[in-house]
Amino acid sequence: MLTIGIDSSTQGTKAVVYDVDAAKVVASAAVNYGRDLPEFGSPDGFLPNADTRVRRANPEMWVRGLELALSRLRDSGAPMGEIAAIGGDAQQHATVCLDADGNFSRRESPIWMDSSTTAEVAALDARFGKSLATRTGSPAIERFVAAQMMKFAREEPEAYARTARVHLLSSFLTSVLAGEDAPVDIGDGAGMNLLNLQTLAWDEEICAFVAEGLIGKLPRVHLPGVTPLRLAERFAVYGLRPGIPVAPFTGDNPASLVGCGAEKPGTAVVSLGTSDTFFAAMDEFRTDPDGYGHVFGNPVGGFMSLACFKNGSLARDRVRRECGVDWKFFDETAFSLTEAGNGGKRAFPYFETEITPKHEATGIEANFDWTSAPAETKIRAIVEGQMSNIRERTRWIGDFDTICVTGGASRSKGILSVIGDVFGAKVKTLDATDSAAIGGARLAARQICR
Ligand code: XUL
Repeated sequence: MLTIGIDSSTQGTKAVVYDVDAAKVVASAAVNYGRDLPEFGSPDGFLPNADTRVRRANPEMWVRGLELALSRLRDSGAPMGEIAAIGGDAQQHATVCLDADGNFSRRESPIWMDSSTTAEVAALDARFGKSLATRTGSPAIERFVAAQMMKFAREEPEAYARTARVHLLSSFLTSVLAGEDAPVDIGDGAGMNLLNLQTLAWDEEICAFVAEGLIGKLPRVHLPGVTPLRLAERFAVYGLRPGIPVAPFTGDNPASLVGCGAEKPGTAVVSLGTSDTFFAAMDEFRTDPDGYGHVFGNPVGGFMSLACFKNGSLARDRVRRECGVDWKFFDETAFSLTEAGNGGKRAFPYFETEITPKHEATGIEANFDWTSAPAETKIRAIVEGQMSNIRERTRWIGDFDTICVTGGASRSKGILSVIGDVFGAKVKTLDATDSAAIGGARLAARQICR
């Protein structure tokens, strides 16, 4: 059986054709927003803003990305007519607001990198305190939908009033494919500070506090299982058969959990992408005592933990460019020229306002003279700094025998060896860098009763 998984990530859209029985990707196509859709003026997937806390994108770009990825897949000769089901995922927390006619009621959608809602987070904290985490799986978080909607309703009351539906990017893209209003899946829905994870329904009290009428604007909640969603007629133009099942898209992290085969407890996943994330399946609902980590739904049932580190691959790339070296040097050579522990030299990149732990965007912070140090010392210092921060902030989740590393930077032998040292665990990589798209494709396969 062949299925398609679509990954709508921060910097681009990828579509893979997945052979479910052979467990492998047989065709793929990718779109990079900066290179392929320059008309949206978003080289890194968001609109440049002088205020680095504001991170937004034009939602039309995500629709165009989806369509272009599918046409590239078709043009590459992929067997589109044989696809049995479609699934996918999107960057988490991005919202898409629609009016009653299905038009965008907010031209710019905040994405997960936005941290401009400090005042709203303080209001949520003051009202709900620790109970927000025990109800929704996370303390009040700037990028989550509750804080973002509170700000939207306050700053643009007319546009908020015109909004009939507040979608996550994942449920929005599912709606586009199905040509009808789609539900939010519990994996991504848990990243809103609005879904009560004890009842798996929208929390009426929190929604009422966030903005007037919000609960009526939220999609329904999809619990793991089969949905009646079907591919809309207009996708026949890509060679797909209208009417095949469409699995509700989930968040990129829940999708990667499934794509890595880590949907059952045991293995932890480190995903090295625009953001670095750490996640693992959990049998029981348990929250981070320090308040940085999150609990999301597991799209196949149960829960998953997640910690997100905002200064991931873009930070590594920036250090690489500042050092004037190529990726081979960054990924390998730098680590053969230096030793584990780096003689105590440590550095942390804070190019973006960091969320785990909270830290303003102040640039590199090093315990040695950064400017005069050789490139290899800087590179190991940054990678060890990032990876040991991940280890420290995720101890509450537990110890793991195996860490599955995925995402673009999982190609780096140097980074993999640092992860092995820091976690004292066996490290394996997923062959493909497509774990989220594969997760979407595997969730699609679950829609077919065989
Ligand atoms: C998770 C998070 C990011 C985004 C983009 O909470 O904000 O990992 O999903 O990858």
